[in-house]
Amino acid sequence: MSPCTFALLLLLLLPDTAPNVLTFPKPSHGLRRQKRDWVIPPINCPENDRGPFPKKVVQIKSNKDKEIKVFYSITGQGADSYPVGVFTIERETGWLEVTKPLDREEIDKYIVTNGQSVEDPMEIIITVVDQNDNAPVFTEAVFHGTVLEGAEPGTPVLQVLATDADDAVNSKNGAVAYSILRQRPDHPQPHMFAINSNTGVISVATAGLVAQVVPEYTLEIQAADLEGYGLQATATVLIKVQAEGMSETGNGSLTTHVLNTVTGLPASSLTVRLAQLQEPGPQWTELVERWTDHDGRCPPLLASGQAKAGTYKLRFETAAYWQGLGHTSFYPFVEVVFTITDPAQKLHIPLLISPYSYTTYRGS
Ligand SMILES: [Ca+2]
Ligand SMILES: [Ca+2]
Repeated sequence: MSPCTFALLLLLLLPDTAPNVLTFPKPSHGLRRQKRDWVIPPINCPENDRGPFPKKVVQIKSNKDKEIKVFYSITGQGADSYPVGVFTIERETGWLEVTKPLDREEIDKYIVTNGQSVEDPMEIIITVVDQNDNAPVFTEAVFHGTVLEGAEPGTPVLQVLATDADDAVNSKNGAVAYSILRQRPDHPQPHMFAINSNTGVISVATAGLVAQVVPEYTLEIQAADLEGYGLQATATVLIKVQAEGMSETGNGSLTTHVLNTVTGLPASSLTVRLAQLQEPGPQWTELVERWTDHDGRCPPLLASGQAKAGTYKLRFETAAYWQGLGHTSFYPFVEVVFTITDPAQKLHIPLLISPYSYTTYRGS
């Protein structure tokens, strides 16, 4: 038999009626045993056990106990040093016993040394097995964040954190997952923000953040252990929506320009009318009439702050324009219907025209 095999410890796992027995191997004469050869599997002991105490944990047994009388003893943390007396060993039988409920969050591992009269000392590691007896705890009752209005979905805003005293390595008892329970107010959408369940990073989920409409959102968030299915804690998140720079106040929120693609020059003196669709029923209400200047532009059709979410129509009087240049036009007019979903966002709608074609797109 090789020395290694010889040095292996035998851990017999027996049914409940006969708890664990830890048997010493016979000593190897002439071979100096290294301490690490005596590594034994950690003994598991659950926390919060209700007893009755003392409770048998494992029986230490020397192979020599049939030949001579063996006496057992333990030293170390939890035995004869602080906290003294958590574990005891029956001197003659070798039964290791626990004398009181354990708290993994206080001490998660005990290392005691078994000494007895005929063998070398041996280290015994007692691992305290976790129970989910701690709910997550947020590091703040109220978290604060700021986001720029008009922020794109995916923009991170802030990170929240909850801790859990339980074991997150060998169990899910300390594995926290985050979620958003409620958003107030719930417009323009009830899910303006999302939270990464693992990291706690809160980011923009939906476009349409407008300081003038909703200057601050309140989120009620949750952290739950067992990866989101266990004990819970809640906290509040306040997110301020910051308006864009005030220097842009003077700029219009809806502008246009018209380009003559035959000449490649701006189309001037072209009549532009803006109308809004009135709900209910398809009825257009004209809001403003403008004329393009030598640059193909006109004053803002809607000034900043004037825009409201809704459906609009820009009507370009193209036939009259071409007639003024001595052309006929296939299109008597061009109507561009569009929706404004974010009143705070500047909108520019250019029109490119020839007598037989037109192009429009959403500009910036
Ligand atoms: Ca927990
Ligand atoms: Ca615990």
